[in-house]
Amino acid sequence: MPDAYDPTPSDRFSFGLWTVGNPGRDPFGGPVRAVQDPCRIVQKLSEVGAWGVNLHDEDLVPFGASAAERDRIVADFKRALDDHGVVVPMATTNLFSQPIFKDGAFTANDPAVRAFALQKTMTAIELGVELGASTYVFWGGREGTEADACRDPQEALKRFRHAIDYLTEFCEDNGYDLRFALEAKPNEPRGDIYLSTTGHMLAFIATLARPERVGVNPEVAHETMAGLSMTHAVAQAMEAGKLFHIDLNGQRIGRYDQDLRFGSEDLKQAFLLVRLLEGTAGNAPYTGPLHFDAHAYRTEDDAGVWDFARGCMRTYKLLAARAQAFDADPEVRAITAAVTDARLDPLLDAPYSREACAALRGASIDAAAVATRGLGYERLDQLLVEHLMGAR
Ligand code: GLT
Ligand code: MN
Ligand code: MN
Repeated sequence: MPDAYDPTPSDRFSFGLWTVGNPGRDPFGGPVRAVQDPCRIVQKLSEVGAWGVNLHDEDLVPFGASAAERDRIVADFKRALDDHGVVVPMATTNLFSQPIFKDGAFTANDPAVRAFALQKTMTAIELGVELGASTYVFWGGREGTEADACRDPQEALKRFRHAIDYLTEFCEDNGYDLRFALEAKPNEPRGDIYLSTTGHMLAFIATLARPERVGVNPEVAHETMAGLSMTHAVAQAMEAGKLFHIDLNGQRIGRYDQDLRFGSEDLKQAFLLVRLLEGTAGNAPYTGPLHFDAHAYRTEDDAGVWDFARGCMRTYKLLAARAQAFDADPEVRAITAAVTDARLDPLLDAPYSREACAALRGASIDAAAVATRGLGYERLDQLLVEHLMGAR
């Protein structure tokens, strides 16, 4: 029975061809599901209420395809997009599967690899532009090391910067209206990957030639693998105006990159993330694509894949409704808006000046009284749990 949590295209939900198309291969075993035709994926995504489909170059056009083959595949795919009303919000390059990328792509020691990575990316950018993408993701999955003595990590950063600067210039020169989104991951498939968290990426972006064109694509699994708060990473990106895209999924701390159905692990973090993205606490909401970079359990058949896709989207909408109710709850509002010392607000709001500083330093503060005041966070967090569990 359809209900208010069934997704529609206005929800801006998207999936990669590699996500719902994942045949269930892992490092210990081969595929358990048939490889799906990209056009069939587009049709199924529209049936389950998704809005967009994302892709790597090779998800659509096999590596080494002839120009004629490529044109036929792309034409068929565009027809499927039109027929089913699905858009391509984001495109990216596969810079990790081909053996040539065994030592990385943009950061590899061999100049032939770095040049090949740029060639491949420029061709893939043209494909993304042709399909109407407005965001281009860079996930440097192989940009890292095991034998760390192989290069100066500073040199790796210089090479990565050179590649991004080169490619933003390529877009400028060709009039491509694409924004780049850098995706961090701490490890896997490399022992250590450069620029391992969203925070590292944000600092790196400030050093680029065209920083305004470049933002981030944080992924739940990747920040969680690093033992960090995805919500805090996303908040920093939003506050910097750099949340260009997001990869939603589920992950438990201390594990391999699980890429599980959104909200299937750590529901509380998922709630806090959706609350932030939706802006129910009063912050400006995120209005970009909501991409699920996840895949169905290896136990699933084709029907299970679409249960998985529906599950990601429904959980997001359920959490958005719970967040709305939580932030509208008078008891929650009373705790989060607890009145502090009104005398001090103007002193804290005033920018530094000799006079303002003297006034601030002269204010009397009863440190013992402030320290003993209870903040009500136990009650606040219990209210969160009760909203999450449908008890309020
Ligand atoms: C790969 C990776 C993802 C990235 C994709 C973009 S590919 O599946 O695990 O996190 O977002 O290249
Ligand atoms: Mn991802
Ligand atoms: Mn992942």
